[in-house]
Amino acid sequence: MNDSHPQGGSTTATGAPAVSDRNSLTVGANGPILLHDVHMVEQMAHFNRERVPERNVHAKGTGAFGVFETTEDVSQYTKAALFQPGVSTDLLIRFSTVAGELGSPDTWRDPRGFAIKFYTSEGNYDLVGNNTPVFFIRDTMKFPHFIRSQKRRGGTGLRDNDMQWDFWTNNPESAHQVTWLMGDRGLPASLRQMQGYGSHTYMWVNEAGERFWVKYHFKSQQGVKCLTQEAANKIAGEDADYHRRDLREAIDRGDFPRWDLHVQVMPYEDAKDYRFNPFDLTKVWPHGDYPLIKVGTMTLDKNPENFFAQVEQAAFAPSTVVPGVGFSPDKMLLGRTFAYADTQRYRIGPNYLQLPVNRPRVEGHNTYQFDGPMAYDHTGDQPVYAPNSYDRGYADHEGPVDDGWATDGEMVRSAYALHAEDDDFSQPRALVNEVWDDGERERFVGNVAGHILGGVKPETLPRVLQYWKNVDEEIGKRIEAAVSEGQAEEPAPHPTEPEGVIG
Ligand code: HDE
Repeated sequence: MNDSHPQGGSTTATGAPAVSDRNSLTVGANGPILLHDVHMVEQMAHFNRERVPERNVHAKGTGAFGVFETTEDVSQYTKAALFQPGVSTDLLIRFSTVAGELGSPDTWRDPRGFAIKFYTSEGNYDLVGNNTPVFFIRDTMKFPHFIRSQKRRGGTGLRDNDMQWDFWTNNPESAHQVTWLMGDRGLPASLRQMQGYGSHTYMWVNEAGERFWVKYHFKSQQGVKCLTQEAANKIAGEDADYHRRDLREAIDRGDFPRWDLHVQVMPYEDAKDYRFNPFDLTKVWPHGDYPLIKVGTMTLDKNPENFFAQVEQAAFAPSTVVPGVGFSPDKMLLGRTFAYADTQRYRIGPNYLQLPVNRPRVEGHNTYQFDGPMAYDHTGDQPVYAPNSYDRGYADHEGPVDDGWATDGEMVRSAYALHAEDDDFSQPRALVNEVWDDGERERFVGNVAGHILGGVKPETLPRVLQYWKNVDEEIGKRIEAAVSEGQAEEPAPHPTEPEGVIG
């Protein structure tokens, strides 16, 4: 049947020779197609099921494989096998933008995801971070509301700057992250030239059972480079996949990007009376208090062979930890320990961990998860329940856990209890005044004013200007002046017609 095909033909999904991938079966050359053209029907039906839902945030992204090498000795802080001196661990990383959809431009202003899956000898460890050390909110409950305000309006299907600022100004804890976002680092020049952060405070536990609070920092060996708004806009129109392409090509030509991992380590007891809440995701820990300690180096040296199988179906979850690494009382992190595995069960299916890109690479994998759609792994006729009397192992720990923390009190709904120096504006103020130079401040004022002029309603504007004056009176006034200047400009004719319209 495949005689006419020079490459030897194709098969149906069930493995038999396919008759034709070019002509459907019809009654005569011009006649109707026939339902029993099984191969054609199979092609149509599978095509209809070819996509899985895109991630509802971080939809546009790209990935690469690599290795993490622990070059230093941090065993006094963690017993995790991957962080022991000299250990090399294979990994997958996925970079992403946050608010844009699957086909959106890589160079829209947004934080970037920095999600790593370490295939460790003790099971997978997913460190699902961003390229920013902080976040917009500090309570999980606000997350769906926050994300909806950054995506599209229910009625028009359009993004709306007013909605974004309405959310941000109603939630002033966002000021640090919004300052960061509107600064240079909100537009990385490439994925290779940006830093990565675990962002949250995590726990590390050493062999002796001592606990530490840690923050992860990945420092790019390529340095940090950013784009101006104008350059990013231009690239967005010319090559929506600019960052994806850059990473792919760098790895293909052997120019492997590298990041050094450092951690900040806070002794367990310090957290109680540290001057601000060390679990508040809108804050950084000053390096003067907790300096960076080097752990090792990550190298990306292999591109995926198949984007769908290895990147689109890659499933990250902050709940995926290994012994020696734990969570913390950060209310965002604790919410995330539920959300991700749940979204993967919906997006990919309940047995998503059996896919090659997601499966753990450990000896003695012994999960009691059983059956379900597309179950592939199985344990033959071993007992499906625990405890059992037939030699199938089961876990049986009782009592305190080594990665727990002390907590008690009545159940409440409340903001975090205050520490002496908790406030929403002093860290962004320091970023603007002490970290940035004049050029960065200048571009920041332009970026914020441009964004405001892009659709903030008159009734929202005073709140937005006050938000920036709270960060810094001077910078707030400069933004106010830039907005007034923009408003005073000759209004564009309506409806606007861009240059280059013909006819
Ligand atoms: Fe995510 N986030 N997120 N997030 N996030 C997702 O999971 C969520 C948060 C981050 O390349 C989703 O697989 C909640 C902080 C990255 O596949 C979803 C909360 C940080 C990625 C989800 C947060 C992140 C995601 C969508 C507040 C930085 C992409 C699809 C409690 C530290 C991972 C998916 C990849 C993806 C939920 C907040 C980073 C819906 C509920 C903070 C890098 O489950």
